Formats: sequence, C-alpha cells, structure tokens
Amino acid sequence: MKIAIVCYPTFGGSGVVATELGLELARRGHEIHFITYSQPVRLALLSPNVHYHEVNVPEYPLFHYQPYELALSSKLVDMVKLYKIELLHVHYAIPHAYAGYMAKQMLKDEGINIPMVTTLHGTDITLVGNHPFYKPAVTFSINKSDYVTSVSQSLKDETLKLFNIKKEIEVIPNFIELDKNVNDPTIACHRSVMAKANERIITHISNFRKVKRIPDIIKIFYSIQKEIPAKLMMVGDGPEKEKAEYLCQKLGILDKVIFFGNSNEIDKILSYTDLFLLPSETESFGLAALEAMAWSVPIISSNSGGLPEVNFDGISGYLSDVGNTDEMAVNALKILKDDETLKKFKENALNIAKKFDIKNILPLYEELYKKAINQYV
Ligand code: GMT
Repeated sequence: MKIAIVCYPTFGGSGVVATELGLELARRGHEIHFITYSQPVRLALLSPNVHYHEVNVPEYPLFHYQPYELALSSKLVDMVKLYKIELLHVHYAIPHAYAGYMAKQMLKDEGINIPMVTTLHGTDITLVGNHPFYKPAVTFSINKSDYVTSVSQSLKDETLKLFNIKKEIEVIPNFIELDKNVNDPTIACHRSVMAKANERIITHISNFRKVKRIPDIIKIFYSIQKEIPAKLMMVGDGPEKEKAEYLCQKLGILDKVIFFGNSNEIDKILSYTDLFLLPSETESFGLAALEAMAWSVPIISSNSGGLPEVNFDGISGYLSDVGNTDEMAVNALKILKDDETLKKFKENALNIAKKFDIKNILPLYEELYKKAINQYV
C-alpha cells in the first residue's frame, strides 16, 4: 500500500507512534510518505520505502497566524497525485484531520477518492480539542474521517462523552518494538557513569508540560531519597523544566537529579533504570510508561485516563489518585526495598509490555487500511 502519514514531528507520543508505525510498515514493504513541517525526530534514516515531504508555509506580513492547514492540505493533494498515494493516515485530530478532510475534498473534485484514517492520541481530545473554539471543527473532521482509531479504551470513552461522534471508534493501542531492545548492540549499559552501585535509578521522560505534574515527580523522589540511596533522571524539555530545577535546588537535592534535556538515547537511559514515574494529570495511554516497561522497568503512575490499561496495579507497578504523592512514594519504596521484589516487578513489567509488541499491533492497522482502501475500489 502507498500511505501518507501526517503527524507532529517533535518529541511527543503521537509523533513517535506515527513515525515508528511508518517505519515498520515500510519494513513490511509498504511505501510510506511522511508529510509534516520538519523531519520527525525518530525518523533517522530515509530508505527506498520511506519518503519525507516537508510542508512549507510561506510567510507574509499580513498573516498574524501562518495558515499551516492550507499549506498541509495543498501538499497532501500534490503528493497524493505525484506518488499515487492510496490512503491518508492522520495522527492527532488538530489540525491534521481537518487539513486531511480538505485535501480529500480537493482530490474528489479531480475524480480521486482517497480514504482517511484519523488516530486520536489524547490531548487533541481531552485538553485542546475540547476547547469551545476548536470543538465544532474537531467534531466535524472526526465524523468526516473514513475510519477513526483511539489509542485506548479510556480515550474512546472520553471522545464519545465529549463530542457528538457518529463514527465507530476502533481502539488500537500504542506499541513498542521489543526486538529492538534485545538486538541493538549500541545499547551498552552506562549505569556506573550515572549512579553508584548501591543507588536506585529513577527516571521520568516527557515534554515537561503542566499535564505531566513535574513537581509531583520531584516530591515523590524527595521522599524516596530520604529512605534509600537514589538518583533521578529527568529526560525531556518543556515549560515546566526550569521550575523543576528550582524546586530541586530549594529541596537541596540538585546533586541527586540529572536533567538531560531532549534525548535520542532514551533506550540507553531506560536500560539502567529501576523505576519510572508518570504521575500525569491525564494520559490517554502513556507511551513513555510502555517504553520503560519494555526495558523491564516498573511504573509508579497516576490512575488517570488509559494508564490502568498499561500499568497493572500491584503487578507492573502501582497506580494512585492524581496528586497523591505520599502514596506514590510509599509504593515506590515497596518496589525498590529489596532486589527480590524489584526483580519480580521488573519481570511482570516486561511480560505486560510483550502484549503491546508491534508484531501484535501493526496487523490491526494493516487490516483497517485494507478496509478503508477497498471501500473506494
Ligand atoms: O504526552 C504528551 O504530552 C504527548 C502527546 C502527544 O500527543 O504527542 O501524547 C499523547 O499521545 C501518546 C501516543 O498515543 C499517548 O501515549 C500519551 O498518553 C498522550 N498524552 C496525553 O494524553 C497527555
């Protein structure tokens, strides 16, 4: 199949899922065209089956806001015609589903019928899409998609609750490539560089937005390091990072916290991590947690959104109410208290992650694509 993938190219779950999906589809022989405003961060190499088309938005002094949707839909039209693309898969409803629908209509005018699959990722529904200024356009473009998927049952329920959706929504969860962890020889363990042998390593990875509740992470770690020797790895960048550094300084724990910034070495960091923290306000799935579990890392998370669908309470880690940092710290110490308990949680985390291996999830997308393309044949 010839598939166009539209996504955000930056660090963030939806772009990561879209990129990894495209790369795996390409490995399976499909022709993949990434169409976005810069090369996706996880798209290191282009190959004969992987193409990247940049969307350029010409600036003009009259524009207060640059019309990205317009440029994106025009690019989609041009690329569909040039490469005879058979399907559009847009990730994140805003504004991709809207731009995709416009492209569909323009192409229809020229006698080309192309199906569009929209994948809902989370904040496009829960935080941003639900804003009254966006809601009519988001509702419209979801309903005009040929097929709609959501990354968790919780996100599906939330979408149906918040919007007037007439389409069936299929749940296709986030995935990880487990083989990569076993087979990548470049992932040597650098644990000794980061921490002493007796210190537990605790990690958080995100884009440091408010929704991630970064101060909660510092609070949980503060309680942990009072009881046991530990280090905290803070990976990522975003609006809450500076405040987090300040809080660590105020609490006198800056020497125990390493701020990495955005990193392409997530696998390396996770390979020596003992515990992952994700106390988010809302999380449609929690890809970062799954990526950690794939490295046998147990999770302390909130119980919001889709997190209970990936982190199983008392098995792969623990879940607590949003903001209950005291309980989260107690649970973290339960996991970290001795090597035997930690080992059990690690094994469980990996076993649950296996369910989300790309080998199990990718065929669900392929089936959907076939259905979508066949409806226009
Ligand atoms: O988590 C983020 O802040 C990034 C965000 C995105 O849209 O890129 O991630 C969302 O999509 C991921 C992939 O489907 C999900 O695993 C994340 O849970 C979801 N984030 C939220 O719902 C906050």
